[in-house]
Amino acid sequence: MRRPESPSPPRPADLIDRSTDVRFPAGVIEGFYGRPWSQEERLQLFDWMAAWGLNTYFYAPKDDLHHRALWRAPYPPEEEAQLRALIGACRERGIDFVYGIGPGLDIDYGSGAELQRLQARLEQLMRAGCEHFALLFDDIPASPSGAGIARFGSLAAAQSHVANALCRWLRQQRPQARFLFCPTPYCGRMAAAQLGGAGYLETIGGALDDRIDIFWTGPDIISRDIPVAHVRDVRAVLRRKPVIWDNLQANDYDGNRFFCGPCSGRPPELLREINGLLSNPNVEFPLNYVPLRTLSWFVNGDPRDPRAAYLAAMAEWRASFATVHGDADLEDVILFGDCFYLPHEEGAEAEALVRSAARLVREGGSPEAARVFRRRAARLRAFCAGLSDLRDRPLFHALNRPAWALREEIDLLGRVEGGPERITSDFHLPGTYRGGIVARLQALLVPQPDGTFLPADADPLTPAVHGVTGSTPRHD
Ligand code: GDL
Repeated sequence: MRRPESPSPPRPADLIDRSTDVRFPAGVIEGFYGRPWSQEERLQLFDWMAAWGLNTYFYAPKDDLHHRALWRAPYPPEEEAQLRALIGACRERGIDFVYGIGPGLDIDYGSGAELQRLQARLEQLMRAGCEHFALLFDDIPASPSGAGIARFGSLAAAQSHVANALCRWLRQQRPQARFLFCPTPYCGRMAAAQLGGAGYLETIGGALDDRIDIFWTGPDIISRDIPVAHVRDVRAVLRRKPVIWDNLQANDYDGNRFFCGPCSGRPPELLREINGLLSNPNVEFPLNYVPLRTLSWFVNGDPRDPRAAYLAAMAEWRASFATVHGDADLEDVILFGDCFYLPHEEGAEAEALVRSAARLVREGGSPEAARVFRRRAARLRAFCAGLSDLRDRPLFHALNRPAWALREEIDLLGRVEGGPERITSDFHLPGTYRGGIVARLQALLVPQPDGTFLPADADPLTPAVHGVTGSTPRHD
C-alpha cells in the first residue's frame, strides 16, 4: 500500500500524566464487527501511529473467533505467531499493545475453571510479549440469570469478581500491566435503559479494583458529542475517569457508508477528564487516514478546529488518490470526502450538493437549478468514475461500493434536468435499482427526525417487478 506523504513527524506525544507517570493512552481500537485488518494493514497503522504520536493499539476485533466465540481455546501456532509479530512491531515503535478478550457470550461467572481458561489465554499472549490486557463485556446477553450470576447477586458483581481476580493474577506477574474493562452498558443511553440491571454502573464503580480502567463510548454508542459535563457525571458513578472508546467513525453498522470526517464534538478540555481516548474506526483500513490523523492532532493539543484539521489531513491524504493519469485535485477529494464525512453530518460541500439537488427536484428541473446542481454533481461524478484508475488498489477496493452508490444517485438526479414530467433511466430499473429484501423492509417504516418511526403509506409487500436480471453495466 502506498503511504501518503506527511510533513515531518511531530515530536512524540507528551502525554505523560506527571502525577502518576503513566502515559495517557491515545490511539486505535481494532474493535469492530467484520473482517479484521490484515497484518500488512496493521503494520501500516503502527507506522502512522508512531509518526503521529499515538501510543496505544488495542486488539479486540469482534470477528477474531478467539476473541469471543472461541475465547476458551488457545490460538493455533500460526495465529499466535502473527500476534507475536504485531506485539513486537508495536514495541519497536514505542506503542503499547493491549490485548482484549470477550468471554461474556457464555462464561460461567462463578467457575474457577473459567478463570483458569482466561488466565491461560493471557499467558499465551504474555509468552508472545503482550503486557496489557482488557476484559470486554459489551454486546452480550444482559440477562441476570446467566451462568453463575445468582451467586454474586447481579451481573455487575459477577463481572467485577472475574475482572478483579484476573487483574490480581496478572499483576502478580506484571506489576505494571494495564488492565481495562468494558461494561455491558457502556454509554449514557444504555445506562438510562438500565441495561445489565438497575445500579449496574454503581456496582461496577464500587466493586471494581480502582486500578482497572473502564471504557465508555459517551452519551451514545456513536456519540456525535462527548460533553465534559457528561463525562464528569460518568466519572462520579464509575469512581474513576473513563477511557473513551470512540465509535465516531465506526462504520460496521452500515455497509453502505464510511466516515472520513475529522475527530470532532470532543472539546479539548475533555482530555483532562478522561484516562484515555481510543478510536474504533472504519472497517476498511485505508479509509481511516483522516480520522486517525485528526485524532492525533487532537490528543497532542493541536489548536485547529475540526474542519481545519480535516482540510489539512485531506491535503495529506490526497496523494493516495493519484490515478494512472496523474494526481487528484484537492478540491475534488474534499468534495468526495464531504459525502462520507460523519454519521450525523455531511461535509460542507456535500451539504451544498444535497441542497442543490433538493432545489432541482422542487423546481422540476428548472435551468437555473440544473446549472447549480451540475456544478458539483459533474465534478463528483467524474471523480467517482475515475476511482477505478487509482494506483492504490486497496483504497479503490474500499471505496468502490459507496462511490458507485453515490454515482447512481447523481446520475438519476441528473435526469430531473430534462423536466419534471416523467423521469426514467435505463440504468435505474425496478428490481435491480434500490431492490432487495433490505430496501423493501426499510420502506415499511419511515424514520422521523425525532428518532421515532411512522408506518409508510405505500404498500411495499409487492416486489416492484419480476424478471429483471441485473443492472446495465457501465464502462465509463
Ligand atoms: C459497539 C461495539 C463495537 C462496534 C461499535 C460500532 C463498543 C464498546 N462495542 O457497540 O464493537 O464496533 O458498537 O458498531 O462500542
